[in-house]
Amino acid sequence: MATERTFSMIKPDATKRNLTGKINAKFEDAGLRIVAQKRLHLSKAQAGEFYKVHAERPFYDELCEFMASGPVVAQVLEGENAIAKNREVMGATNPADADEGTIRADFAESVGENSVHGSDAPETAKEEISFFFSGLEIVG
Ligand code: DAT
Ligand code: MG
Repeated sequence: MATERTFSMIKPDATKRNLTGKINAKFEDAGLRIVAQKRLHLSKAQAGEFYKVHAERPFYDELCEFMASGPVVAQVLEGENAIAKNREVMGATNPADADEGTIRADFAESVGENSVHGSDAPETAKEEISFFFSGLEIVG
């Protein structure tokens, strides 16, 4: 295992319910360090660009509308095995399938409004981090 960085985003359903601190506590309790963080309100076009890998999926339009419906918190998380560890802390995409104590089990409202995004592999982590952050904004 090596120290890794991953991209995380707290989604509008969670920022609207004032859950940023509670979600960050779960990252920190799991040993993930928040080495960059900023609050943004994405346009639908920016959300579409970020999620373009899902452009052909039936829920794409709904997903982009939702991601532009309120503020998000974009983050870089650092730690041992950070990509996999973050996915564990997040829980399954559908909160009905998420393990007890995960962010999605505790906070997500539905499969679409599921409180957090996390990169799924080293290549996507790198791309997603550079979509939102310059090197100077990441302080390990
Ligand atoms: P994850 O966010 O766990 O990586 P994903 O990459 O498969 O999941 O999908 C990206 C987002 O798209 C997901 O967080 C919520 C939305 N989504 C996925 N499947 C969906 C579905 N069946 N209906 C509505 N939204 C969905
Ligand atoms: Mg994904």
